Amino acid sequence: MACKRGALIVLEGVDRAGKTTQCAKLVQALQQSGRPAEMMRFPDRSTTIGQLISSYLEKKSELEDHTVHLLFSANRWELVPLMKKKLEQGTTLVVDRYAFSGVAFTSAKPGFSLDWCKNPDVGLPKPDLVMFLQLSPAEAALRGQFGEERYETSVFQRAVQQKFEQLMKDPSVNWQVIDASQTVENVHEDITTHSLNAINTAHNVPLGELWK
Ligand code: 2DT
Repeated sequence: MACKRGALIVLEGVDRAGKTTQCAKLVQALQQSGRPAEMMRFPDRSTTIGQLISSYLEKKSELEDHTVHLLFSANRWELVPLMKKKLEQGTTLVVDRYAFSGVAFTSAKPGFSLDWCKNPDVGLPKPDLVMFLQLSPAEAALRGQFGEERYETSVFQRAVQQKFEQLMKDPSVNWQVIDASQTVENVHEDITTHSLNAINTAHNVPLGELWK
């Protein structure tokens, strides 16, 4: 019998919502229950394209806005063959940010439409589940200061949140909103429940194409 494919699970959310912590906890829980799982994150700063992006985010270099948007997308496409291989082998991928961050962040800049921003990512492997870790700006502020990287200001983050809200209206994507103001353990429990459902469903349906 052919092996059952893994699920593609994405965590999105505003700054300090706990995405990275929750991705790591989910991967650990899945592995401990005997389900092969691996974590990925975008941008993947380890590739040549990822290094250009990283230097831009650290404000060590300037890049034109359209250009950097396309680099973020290219950084996802360059990982697609590996992602598909792992999913086919039965490994569930838990991904910290994906095309939704790509669209939300660029379209929060003046002069960028949602449609233009989505285009380069059309046809990427479609996540079986996208969880949005919801946290109000006031609650995020209680978790500490913004970092030093580009985009880490409250004005820009509010614009990004609005763009995520627009993207979440799209019923072709399996969005689940998670209340990230709960304890780490309770957030983890919610995320695990949704993920196990997605993994079971993914066994019976082929991997889709995003926004197509
Ligand atoms: P972290 O490495 O701390 O998650 O920050 N971003 C991300 C984009 O502008 N476009 C994208 O396609 C992606 C994946 C979000 C990465 C920063 O880069 C932004 C925050």
